[in-house]
Amino acid sequence: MSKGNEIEDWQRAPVAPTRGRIKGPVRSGATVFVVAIFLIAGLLRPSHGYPIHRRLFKATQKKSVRCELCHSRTNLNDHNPYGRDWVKHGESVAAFKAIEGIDSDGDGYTNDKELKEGSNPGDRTSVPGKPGPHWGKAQEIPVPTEKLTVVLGDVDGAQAIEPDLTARHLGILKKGAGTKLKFSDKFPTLYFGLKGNRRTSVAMFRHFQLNKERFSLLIGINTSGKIRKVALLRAGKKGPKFYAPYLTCLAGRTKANLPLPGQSGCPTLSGQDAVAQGIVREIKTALWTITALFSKSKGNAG
Ligand SMILES: [Ca+2]
Repeated sequence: MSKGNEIEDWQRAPVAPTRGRIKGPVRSGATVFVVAIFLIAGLLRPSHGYPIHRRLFKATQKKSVRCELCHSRTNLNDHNPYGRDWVKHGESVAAFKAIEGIDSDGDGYTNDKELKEGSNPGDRTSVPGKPGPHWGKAQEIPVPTEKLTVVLGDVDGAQAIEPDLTARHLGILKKGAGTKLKFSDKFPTLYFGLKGNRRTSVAMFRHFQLNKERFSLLIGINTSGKIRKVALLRAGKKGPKFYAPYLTCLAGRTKANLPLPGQSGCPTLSGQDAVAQGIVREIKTALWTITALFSKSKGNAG
């Protein structure tokens, strides 16, 4: 039922000017394939440093920070002490608040004090008055190219934008997705797959928790608004492999037609229906976020 005209809207990009534009390095086909296989199979330990966390921090604390707020400078896959405390407290906006009074890196200053004074609460060599030259430098929007190539398809690079959803956007999203919105829904990060200078696909990360299990989805959408590919980067105790057949079945679907396991030819997921509902809800929210941002219509879809 989709008119398939969303790509034209992407090309016109009526989104407020973006904060960053990064062309990620292109991997060779073979590398992409290997990375894709490993990621899908869950064999590579994927980084949990999803740019949305940095984005959320910026949105709530009104302060731009580098990934190194939570991650090791030498290995961005590893959390630093501040990042570990943040994970321990639930990986949420509230968690930033909850660890304010702690001195995560043990340098004698509380996290709150360090953030106020402009040093890094996750690095004991960065202290108020001596934050270090690296910490002070601004950072563009990180583009996790290896992950994105899994769902964006054959692209030359990727470009990230971080629009704030307006009340009108949120109205369209809420009505379309038919679900309660989360605070973080207002602050999406979108990644466009670039072929030449054209945007040929778009991807979004989505995260949710269920009974203390954490799930991270990456959703790639093609030019007609159909799902290109969905990958689970984190998938609770069962792991991404368990859900792979169901996710494969979601390719080519639209926001108007997102089957649950056992529906419309999709395989069942024994005992994991609540997770499947979460997956569908997150995908729907991603698809409607894109529609809300780019659709020229007054949001009377659906
Ligand atoms: Ca410090």
